[in-house]
Amino acid sequence: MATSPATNGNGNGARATGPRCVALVGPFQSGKTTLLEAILARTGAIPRQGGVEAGNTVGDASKEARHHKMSVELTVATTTFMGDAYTFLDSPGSVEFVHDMRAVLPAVDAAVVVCELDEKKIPQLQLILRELEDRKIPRILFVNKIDKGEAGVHDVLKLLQPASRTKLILRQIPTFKGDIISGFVDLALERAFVYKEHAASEIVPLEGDAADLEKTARFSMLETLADHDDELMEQLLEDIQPPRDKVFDDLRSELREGFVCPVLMGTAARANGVLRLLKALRHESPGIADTAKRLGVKAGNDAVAYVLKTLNTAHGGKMSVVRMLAGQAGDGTTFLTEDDEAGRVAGVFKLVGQTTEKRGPAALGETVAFAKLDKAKTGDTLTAGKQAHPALAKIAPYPPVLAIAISAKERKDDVKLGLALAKLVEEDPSITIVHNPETHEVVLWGQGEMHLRVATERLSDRFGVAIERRTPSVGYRETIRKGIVQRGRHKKQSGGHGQYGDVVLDIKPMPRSSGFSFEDKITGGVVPRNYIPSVEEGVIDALKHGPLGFPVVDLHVALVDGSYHTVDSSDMAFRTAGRIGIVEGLPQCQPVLLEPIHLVEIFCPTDATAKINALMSGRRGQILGFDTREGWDGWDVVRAKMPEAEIGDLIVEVRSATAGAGTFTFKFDHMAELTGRTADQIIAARRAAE
Ligand SMILES: Nc1nc2c(ncn2[C@@H]2O[C@H](COP(=O)(O)OP(=O)(O)OP(=O)(O)O)[C@@H](O)[C@H]2O)c(=O)[nH]1
Ligand SMILES: [Mg+2]
Repeated sequence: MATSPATNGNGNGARATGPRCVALVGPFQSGKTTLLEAILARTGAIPRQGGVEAGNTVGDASKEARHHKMSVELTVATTTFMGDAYTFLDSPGSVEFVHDMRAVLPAVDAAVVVCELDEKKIPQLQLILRELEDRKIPRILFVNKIDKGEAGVHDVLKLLQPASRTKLILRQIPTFKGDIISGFVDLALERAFVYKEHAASEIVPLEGDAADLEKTARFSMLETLADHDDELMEQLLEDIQPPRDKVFDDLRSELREGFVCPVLMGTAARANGVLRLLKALRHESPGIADTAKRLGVKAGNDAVAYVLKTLNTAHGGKMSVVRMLAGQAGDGTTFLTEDDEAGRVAGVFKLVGQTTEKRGPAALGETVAFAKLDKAKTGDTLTAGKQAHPALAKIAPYPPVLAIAISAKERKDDVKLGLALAKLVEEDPSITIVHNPETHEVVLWGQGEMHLRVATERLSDRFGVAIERRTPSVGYRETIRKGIVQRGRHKKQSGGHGQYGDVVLDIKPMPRSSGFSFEDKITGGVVPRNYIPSVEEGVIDALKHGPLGFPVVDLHVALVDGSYHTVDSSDMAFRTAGRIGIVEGLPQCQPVLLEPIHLVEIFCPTDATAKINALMSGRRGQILGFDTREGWDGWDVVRAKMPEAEIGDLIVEVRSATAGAGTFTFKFDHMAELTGRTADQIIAARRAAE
């Protein structure tokens, strides 16, 4: 079966052509941004390869990324390789910025998973591979940093296979000069190469030990391929050498079908192994036809595009980075989202990191930035037709796990802060903003410490609002343990009109979560009916701030008696009387602090479960039990009830106990009485803050 190169990527037998879109993903710091740089240099998009340490890469060009020497958002870069356009989406590896990776996945033809031969990074790799497996994204593993000479290089699959549910196939084996890796053998081509720094590898004769190792490794590659190809299986059993084209056809079709995940290797920092990777993408990865089919793009004449990222550029404009999934679109095209108008395109741009270049209309398969689609959001499916296209993918961000309270450093920036926050969330929907009406706090919820730090840096660097940050308040309440009947009298005689209100309140504790109720038990009109609502208002007002400093809940107040004055009584006076009754009564009712307790579920690799249990107990958690995580080999879920105050920075410790892979969810469960030293400290802190 010879391949014919000139098809549109429909058939599995033929190489896809046309523009590609490829995500670079992988665990934290594995070398994705460096690999992008190598690819751009190798394909001539940039004159020479920069480095992350030197701070001169195309990716990570924002001030925040350079400062922290890590990717904190997506970098989009389009280049040309052997006549086809390739857009690479360099995604941050940190779990805190994972939403930028997850949101682009629907748009890509394939992902290159950049990883290291480091056992500690296997759980993170597993998380990423699961996401790709679940979304049926064809993927190639690129084992990077092989210049570090890690022991695992002799048995790459043994180390990496546990992270992948899809069978891995080794496509290359390293060759050595002394202890140092000097090149590789390509098992499909059966050719040996030596690496050249920042240049194409050079073919060398395949001989000696390398030739023997090649035979064994190639056989095991073919065996794996034969699991899905009976003809190949027969050839192997009968010791017939399969034709090279057949091997390539199988590699291509089994990658696209999701039967296998090929493993290549190299050193991004020296551009070693990069050309082979590009060739694998060119010959084996699917193209737009398969991707449109995978997503279920409806056939028709209308342009369809998926928004994979939203940017607010320095010169003030909004840009929607899209992949064209059907038709073409350019300046002036009006788009609909699934449920609204998206706007009209005013400028089409090619992106190479932060460099934008104005260009003509975008053709099928291309990844470009459209300017001024005011209402388009990341994740939207756009269509230029009259009828909206159903959403092709909706990727909800993970629930946030860490919060800070923020405010503008200067009062005059309050409005600016509001606008900046809206832009921040538009670019990064994994940030949530909550206004706490009780404390008047603006609370920024995010995915971790670094995520929130970068968010605040962006507010000042990009949007020009300096802010202050604080630990957000915990939702403490207080209640009473015993009841009392208390008089509240307000009497003032200061010339002219006086003020007179007099009430008797029967205050009683109520069971947890009954809130507050008020009852009118007046007989004989001792408090005229029209003043009673004012008494209730006064009571409610006083309950906002109990004797311990917190809102008071779970009590019943009955108005049982009182008196009035025909001239001096007023709504105001009865309101004050109601308030006085509470303020004077509650301290005698044994007030007690209530703290919110949440139900927490922690997901962690099994080898970290004991550590997590200890961590939870150490934070006043009540462990309810642990289980294996359903559908997740080698993972557990630990359940516990835990005070809100202890959840505050829990994620920081969970991550450190699980090499970054652990996570948790929480939801409010109940309010619990809190006494003793901890309670005293909370009350004292509250007093000090007032
Ligand atoms: N020895 C060696 N170091 C490398 C190689 N590639 C990258 N590095 C180094 O690894 C570190 C991380 O590289 P990046 O390219 O920023 O990795 P990344 O995967 O983009 O990181 P995040 O996006 O933050 O997850 C940097 O210090 C690089 O210089 C390589 O091939 N060999
Ligand atoms: Mg990076």
